[in-house]
Amino acid sequence: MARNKIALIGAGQIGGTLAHLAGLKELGDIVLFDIAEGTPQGKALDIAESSPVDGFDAKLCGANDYKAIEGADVIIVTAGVPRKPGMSRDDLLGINLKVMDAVGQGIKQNAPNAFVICITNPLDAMVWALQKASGLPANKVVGMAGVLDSARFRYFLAEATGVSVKDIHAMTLGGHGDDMVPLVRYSTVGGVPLPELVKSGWLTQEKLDSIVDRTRKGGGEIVALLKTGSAFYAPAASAIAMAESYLKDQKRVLPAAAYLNGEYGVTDTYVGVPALIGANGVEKIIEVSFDATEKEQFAKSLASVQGLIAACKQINPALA
Ligand code: A3D
Repeated sequence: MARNKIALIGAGQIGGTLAHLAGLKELGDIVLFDIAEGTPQGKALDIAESSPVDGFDAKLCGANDYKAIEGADVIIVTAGVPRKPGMSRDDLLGINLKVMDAVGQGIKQNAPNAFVICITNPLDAMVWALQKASGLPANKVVGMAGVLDSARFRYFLAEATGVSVKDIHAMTLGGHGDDMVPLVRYSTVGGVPLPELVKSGWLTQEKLDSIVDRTRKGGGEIVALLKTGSAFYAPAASAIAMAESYLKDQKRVLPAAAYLNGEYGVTDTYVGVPALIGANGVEKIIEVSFDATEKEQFAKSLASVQGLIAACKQINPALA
C-alpha cells in the first residue's frame, strides 16, 4: 500500500514542526511548500537527515511549485504572516486573505481530494476564505484552534490540580480569539466536572477563573514571551492530532473550526465546535446545550467571527 502524502503549505515555524512530527509519527511522505526559496528544501533535508537517528521511514521534499502537492491526502496550511507583539489576530486579516486565495487555487488545481486543515490566523475567517477559494466540500476543510485552546486549558488544570494531563478533558469552543469560550461545565479532571471540583474544595473558584482567563489569552502570553513570532510546538501537535484522526479513521471528537450549516442556529460560518473527524473528514458536528452565560459568550464570540467574515467578503466579493 502506498504511503499517505502530507503537504504542508507554509514552511515556517509551525510548518517545520509539523513536518518533524509527521515524520516521527510515520504519517506518510511529506512535502513542504513555501514561497520562500530554499526554506522548505532546507527544512525537508534537515528533517530527512534526522530520520536515520530516530528510525522513521518517510520521504521529505521541499518545493516552491504547487505541482509538488499533487494528490496529497492531507494538507495543513500555515502560509501567511504570524502575530508580532501588540498585533491582534485580526490585524492579519487583509494580508492573510490574499494568501488564502492563492493557496486555495493551488489546492483546487492539484489536490482536490485532500483533507485540509487551516491554521493561519485570524483562524475562523481564514478557514472560511480557504474553503471558498479552494471550492472543496466544507466537510473536507477545517480549522485548527480548539484542540490547542483546549490543550492550554488542560495543561493549566493539570498544573493546578497535580493530575496527569491524560486524565484531564476540556472543551473550548467559539472563535479563536480572546473571547473564545472555555466550557467549564463540560471540562473534567479524572471524570469530575470542574464545578464539582470547586464544590469539593479541590480548586477554588478564583483559581478556576484565572485559568479560564489565562486560556483565553494563551496565545498572547507566548507572543509576549517569544517577541519574534507566535506559538508553534503546541499548534503543530494539535493539527497533527486532527490529521491522524482523518488518516486513521479514528473518529475522535475534537474541538475544531467546522462549517456550520444550521447547527447551533448558524449558517455559512466556520467557528469552533466539537467535531467528529474520520475518513470522511468532518463526519458529525456535536451540538452541546449552553446555559444562559455560555450562550451569551458563544454569541459574542460568534459575532466577532462573523464580523471578520463580513470584512473578508468586503475585501474580496468573489469569495462570498
Ligand atoms: P511563520 O514562521 O512566519 O511561517 C509562515 C510561512 O508562510 C513563512 O515561511 C512564509 O514564507 C510562508 N508564506 C507566506 N506567504 C505565503 C504564500 N502565499 N504561500 C506559501 N507560503 C507563504 O509563521 P508560523 O508558522 O509561526 O505561523 C503560521 C500561521 O499560523 C500564522 O498566521 C499564525 O498567526 C498562525 N497561528 C495560528 C494558531 C492557531 O491556533 C489557529 C496558533 C499559532 C499560529
